[in-house]
Amino acid sequence: MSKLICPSLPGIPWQDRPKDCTVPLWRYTENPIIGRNPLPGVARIFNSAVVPFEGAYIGVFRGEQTNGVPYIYLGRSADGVHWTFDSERITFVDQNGNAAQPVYAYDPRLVKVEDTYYAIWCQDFYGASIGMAKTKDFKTFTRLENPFIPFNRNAVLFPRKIGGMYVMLSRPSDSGHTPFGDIFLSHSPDLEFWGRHRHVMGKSGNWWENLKTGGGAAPIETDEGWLLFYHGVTGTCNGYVYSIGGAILDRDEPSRVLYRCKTFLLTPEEWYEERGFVPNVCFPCAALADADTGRIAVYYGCADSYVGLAFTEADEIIRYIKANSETGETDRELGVH
Ligand code: BMA
Repeated sequence: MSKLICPSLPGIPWQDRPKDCTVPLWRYTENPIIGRNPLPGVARIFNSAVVPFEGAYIGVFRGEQTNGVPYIYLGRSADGVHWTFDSERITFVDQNGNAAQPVYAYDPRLVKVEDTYYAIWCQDFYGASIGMAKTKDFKTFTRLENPFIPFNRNAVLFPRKIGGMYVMLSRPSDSGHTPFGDIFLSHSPDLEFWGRHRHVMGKSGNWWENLKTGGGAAPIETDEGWLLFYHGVTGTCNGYVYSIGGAILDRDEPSRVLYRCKTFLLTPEEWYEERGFVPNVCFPCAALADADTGRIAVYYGCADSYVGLAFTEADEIIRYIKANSETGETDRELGVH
């Protein structure tokens, strides 16, 4: 049995696998959990991240304002499924307490490392790049230095230091709708200076992810390695299609991909994934996990319009990824390592 190495979370959102369902990740039957026009001035919420906090859940949400500009809003939930949002955008300050609002902010991730929560998002820094802030109370969000030069997106912090270093995945890009993209990994002793960059993985020969990849939910530690839900993208005559992929990274050297699933775990099929502001997008940004039961709940943006939830179980998903993984020669041919 594969084990999750994370805290217990008895109240994790959950639905048992439907009887006739054979796919590795199954959708919540009440999806989408966040619909259109979730609050005044915000047309859509999607690509958002949540964590357990004080016996309930809290999250940073990509709110597409009615002026078309994305920003991050704070949301709260007792059960991780039904959310209420602050009507005002999150206020950021710099290290001296002065206002430090990004011009725009999107695709936030939220990760607890030791006693601090880190929000990481994409913002303008002479083009698309990564912004980062820390908080302990979700009242004051203090900006940190931007970790990387432009252009970059999809930064995801690991939930603990590895070898004494903070570790972050990111996806160097261009400033537009990037038609390429590999996941890299960087180390930092202090969350300010980032280096010792490593390549993790790029597009593969698998047709559903033959254009680009990007980190998704913060990696989940298991006794088999770091379980990573990421997005893989293919191009069609009608635009990009975003699916959820799965990989397992080495626990001590997470730039080493131990297993990478050849098949997608979830691909746009439901109306809220196929239809929306940007059709055919399943974009994972967060996952909750419960060490006691092995249950995992994945939060993913749907069609740049909604938030969906999908479930799996640690032992099962790890077995599935391993059984359907690239191995040996094929890996090298595909440039996985
Ligand atoms: C990517 C990001 C995501 C978005 C996706 C599909 O480049 O901008 O926020 O979900 O495109 O539009």
